[in-house]
Amino acid sequence: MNQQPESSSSSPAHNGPADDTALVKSELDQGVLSLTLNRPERLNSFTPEMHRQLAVALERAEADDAVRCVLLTGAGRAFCAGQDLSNRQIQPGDAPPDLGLSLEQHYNPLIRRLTTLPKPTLAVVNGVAAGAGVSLALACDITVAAHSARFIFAFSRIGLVPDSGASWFLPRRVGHARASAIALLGETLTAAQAQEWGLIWQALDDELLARTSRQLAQQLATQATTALGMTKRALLASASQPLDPQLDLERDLQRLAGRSEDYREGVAAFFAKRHPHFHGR
Ligand code: T3D
Repeated sequence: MNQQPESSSSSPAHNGPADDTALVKSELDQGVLSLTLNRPERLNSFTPEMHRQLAVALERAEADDAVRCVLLTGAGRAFCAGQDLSNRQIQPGDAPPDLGLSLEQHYNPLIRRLTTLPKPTLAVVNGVAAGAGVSLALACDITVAAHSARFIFAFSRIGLVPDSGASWFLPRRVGHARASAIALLGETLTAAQAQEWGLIWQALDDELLARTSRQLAQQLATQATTALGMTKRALLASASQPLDPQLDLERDLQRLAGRSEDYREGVAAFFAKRHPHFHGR
């Protein structure tokens, strides 16, 4: 059952640019902050300004207690086509761009911000995702996609290596054999394949995508936000450490969770045989 977060508000622009020309549209409704990448004519590919707007939106999402879940999607027919390649064409005599700097300044902070955000994130892949657009979708806690969406590991097609976490997420989700072939061949996966191989949570019928993802986001926004944030932390840590320190981490996090208002409410609701009303604290 979905309940309304107490501190929710509905606003067309969450402390951000209110107009439709914003490169990242932002809307807060009942605890769900929807962020829409908004360069549909360029398939929502990333420019430095789009990175900047997304970074600001995510910083605010972290700071604002009214935000209990972040939903990330794309405007138009694409989710995100990765880096905007318009200014990546190198003319004879030009110095090549420093792509390491681009990752350092924009993509790596974005992926770090998403994976460490102490609130749940949901990627709603409404259409094609390519290059770092795939990485972006995989960096969210839950990824759903329309059946018509495609995941294109475009890096090798243009002479690059998987970035923005793609080389980390891919083998962990689909195993080395598939990851290797996908990355080297620059493969395209359908949403159904991505689900079947464990790359994403669910492929959904196109007509159901908006409604089902909204329900998912609202469910997340009514859960015990602090515990969800710590769950993210535990899962992320598990990727890089053995069981023994992981047990210590679980102990530490559970100690904190046990002191939360939401835990008290959860147990009280259990014995009262009612649904819990969490405040995210
Ligand atoms: O550079 C760094 O900072 C390093 C970081 C790199 C990270 C990366 O993401 S590298 C990977 C970059 N992305 C790609 O290589 C994908 C490029 N796009 C495509 O391969 C195709 O557009 C798609 C397979 C995604 C979709 O194909 P399709 O046929 O559905 O659409 P389209 O016709 O190719 O694209 C529509 C328009 O969007 C088109 O413009 P036009 O011809 O109508 O004026 C196309 O040029 C534009 N577009 C699509 N992707 C990009 C783009 N424009 C700039 N940059 C793009 N990435």
